[in-house]
Amino acid sequence: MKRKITTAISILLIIASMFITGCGSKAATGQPNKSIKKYTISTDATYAPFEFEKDNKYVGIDIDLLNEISKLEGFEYELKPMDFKGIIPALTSNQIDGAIAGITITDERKQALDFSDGYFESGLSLVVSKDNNSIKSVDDLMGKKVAIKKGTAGATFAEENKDKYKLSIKYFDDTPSMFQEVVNGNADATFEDYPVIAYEVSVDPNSKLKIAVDKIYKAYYGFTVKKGSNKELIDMFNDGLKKLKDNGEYDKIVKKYIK
Ligand code: ASN
Repeated sequence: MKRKITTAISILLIIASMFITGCGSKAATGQPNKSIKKYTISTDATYAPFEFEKDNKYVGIDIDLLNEISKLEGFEYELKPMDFKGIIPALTSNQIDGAIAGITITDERKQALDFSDGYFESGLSLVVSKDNNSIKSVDDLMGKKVAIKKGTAGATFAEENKDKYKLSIKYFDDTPSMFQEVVNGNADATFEDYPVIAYEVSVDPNSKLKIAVDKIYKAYYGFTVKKGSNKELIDMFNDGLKKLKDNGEYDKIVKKYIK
């Protein structure tokens, strides 16, 4: 009888301890599966066809790629859309873990950031209003007003050529406001990436903008993290990207947005 009671107590204790440890690990990590890490990843707030809001949801090539890659590689993320100018400072000050925002891979940025393999061919376009027939090349910008988006590769190009072409530069926080400045006739031109302006004029047949020079230079977009941090995220992005290219999903995602 005594033995039976001891056995019963032992079993109860084992069950109780299993219950306690189970709850304990859940409460300590705040997530049911300890092995899944959650990253904070930023994106541009408005940058179609790469990221934009549709029916209160973020969609676009970058968003779909990130989503598919996270599923394939087994990580979770919280998406933090913000104006592009905030993204690189947020990375370098460790406020976010990574970013996918149609970010051009440049040697200058590589000093502070690590990039994935290039995942989309881009390049910088010179954009003018549809009825402008005098600006056909960068050389035609002498003394002109240009609208640019803060912190972008387009901004760097304008700043580097400011003196050469005596440009007057007006800065904007987002692409739609920058485009609007040219549409309104307050700026003569703007610099934006080829796939972004090509998408804009293709989805809006009444667009008042046109491409004066399609690719002043060619460049690639990369997923990025602060230099020397979150290496596993870059490795997972590259690995997942390769899988999506091999299984045809990458092409499907791009075709969903660019016809
Ligand atoms: N393409 C821009 C750059 O790399 C980023 C952006 O505007 N989202 O500077």
